[in-house]
Amino acid sequence: MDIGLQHQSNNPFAYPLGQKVVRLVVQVHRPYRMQEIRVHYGDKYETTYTDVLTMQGAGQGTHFDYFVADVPVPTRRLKYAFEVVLAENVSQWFGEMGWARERDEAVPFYIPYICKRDVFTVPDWVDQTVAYQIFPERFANGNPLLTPDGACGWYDTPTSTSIHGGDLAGIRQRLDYLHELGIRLIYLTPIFRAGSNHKYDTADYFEIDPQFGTKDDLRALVADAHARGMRVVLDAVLNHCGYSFRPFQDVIRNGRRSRYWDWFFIEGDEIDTEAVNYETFATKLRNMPKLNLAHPEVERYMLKVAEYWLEECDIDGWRLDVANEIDHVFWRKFRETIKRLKPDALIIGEVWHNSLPWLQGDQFDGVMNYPLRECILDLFVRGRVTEDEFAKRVTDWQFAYPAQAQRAMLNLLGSHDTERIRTLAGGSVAAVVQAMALLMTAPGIPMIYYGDEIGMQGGADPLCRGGMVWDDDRRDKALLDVVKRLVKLRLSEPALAGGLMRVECAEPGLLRYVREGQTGERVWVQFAAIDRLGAGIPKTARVLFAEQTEPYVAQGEQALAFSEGCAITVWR
Ligand code: ARE
Repeated sequence: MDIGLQHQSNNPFAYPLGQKVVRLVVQVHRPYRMQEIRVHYGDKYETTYTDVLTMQGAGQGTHFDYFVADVPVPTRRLKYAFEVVLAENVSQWFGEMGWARERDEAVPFYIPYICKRDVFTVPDWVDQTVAYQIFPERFANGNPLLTPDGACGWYDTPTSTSIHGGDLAGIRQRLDYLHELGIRLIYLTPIFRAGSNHKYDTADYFEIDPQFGTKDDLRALVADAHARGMRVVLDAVLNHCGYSFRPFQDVIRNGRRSRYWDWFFIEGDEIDTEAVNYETFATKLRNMPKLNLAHPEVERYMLKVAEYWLEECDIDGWRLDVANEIDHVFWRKFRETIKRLKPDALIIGEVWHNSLPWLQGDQFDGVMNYPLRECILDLFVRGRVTEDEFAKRVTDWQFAYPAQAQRAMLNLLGSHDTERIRTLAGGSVAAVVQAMALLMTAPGIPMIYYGDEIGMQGGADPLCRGGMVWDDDRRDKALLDVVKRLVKLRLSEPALAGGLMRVECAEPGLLRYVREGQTGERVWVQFAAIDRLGAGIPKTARVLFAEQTEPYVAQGEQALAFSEGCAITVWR
């Protein structure tokens, strides 16, 4: 029994894809010797297994190979065991209690009953979507009357307190630009009344910040977006509020007598805003008191907030700030509330690491996919991994969550919290193109951070939040053109929607993977160093996208994996 096989009858190894089909995933530790793995299965009340399926190899991770089978479960009740075929007529059996020599000695795994409500569903539209993230203070100034006195110049270097004058009217005026780019989902960082320029310190959850406009402005923005086939998702900052939030001010004024005292986590009998003896976002951030969402009133209040904007302005979902520091009980209620009102609303959590606990179908649809960003940067920008290491990491992440969540991942190269991709790449547009090509051809929702498509630069927060460049002569039109073509490709090829990314070749200077759509269509994506140009592309291939990035001279510490330039080809 020298095979290291991993499987459990729960996420992310076994889960229903629908009420009558279960996906099974098996990990096998390398090196190993075997011919194939078969799943023997049947209704759990049958005395024996009634059917058998051979599992398909689905890729190599860092330590394991993955095998997948989608098992039909007409009765919704399943029992199964694995037969590992070592050689002709030599098999071992693997069940819930481990290895067995004979089939009947293997204790089966069970999926007792697939209850409808337990099946993880994400909105169908996620498969045909490219998203765009906007930091409203910096995208466009559509109504100068709203711009406060003391605002700086639009293109001034942003600081942690600078006001540049962006607003909702500005976004609305630029919808045609986004539409032409192919955008179908807009994510706005916070827009409710708050003290800072980023608005993560909410003062009033039921009002739009006057710098940005009014509820009517939001309604008009959403309606105009909808008319162009675009959806709008807002940022829900529920983990903490701002200093001026009325209940917090009430606590400051009335101390323990305040009816809101228990809305917060305050140490001792008096509140001390100098010493910050209350919990906050991060460490002792006076302006961001942490909210006690387990308090029934706070819970009700925040669920009301979530409902309110769906009902009032017809938004299409929420991105959840600091999602991993709020309890699961709250998130389950949140999902129920949102999906009851708008079943195809999208719920994206902000979690930077493994997010499996939130991606079981009862909380979020997907998360901001920072791990994928790390993989992409390490390959194309930092030159820290080989193509092979990249392929293995990406494969491991693909099997870290149920397939449904993979479809709803918000994939990104950067955000308002990170350095911009082009800056990280030492200014190299070639690296940005390579990263964008990968982003647009990976499973999940690709998201462009405003301005990355025209080559904007910017270091860590606050530098990554510069005023969107609208002056024609300061925009990289060649890059914009490539990004547009990539977005178009992403939206027009069914093979790029849903499904897996299966690496076929990962060696120095060559990375090739195949994407398979839900109905069997296939598209190949290849990144090849210039001296490998043409490798692996069949003569009969119908080329859908071809781009050659400029040779790039490595600067100092920074080296690109494809430092000699890269030929990106996508074909059918
Ligand atoms: C301000 C300054 C920063 C300074 C910070 C702390 O601008 O330069 O470092 O204060 O003193 C918002 C604003 C920020 C502001 C912050 C505090 O946008 O500009 O920063 O408020 O006032 C972790 C959290 C994650 C969080 C990031 C920033 O897990 O939830 O840190 N992201 C959200 C939003 C932010 C927002 C807040 C939370 C607060 O997207 O924009 O900040 O509402 C690792 C860790 C992650 C960590 C990540 C980044 O990977 O695993 O947990 O994320 O690094 O640090």
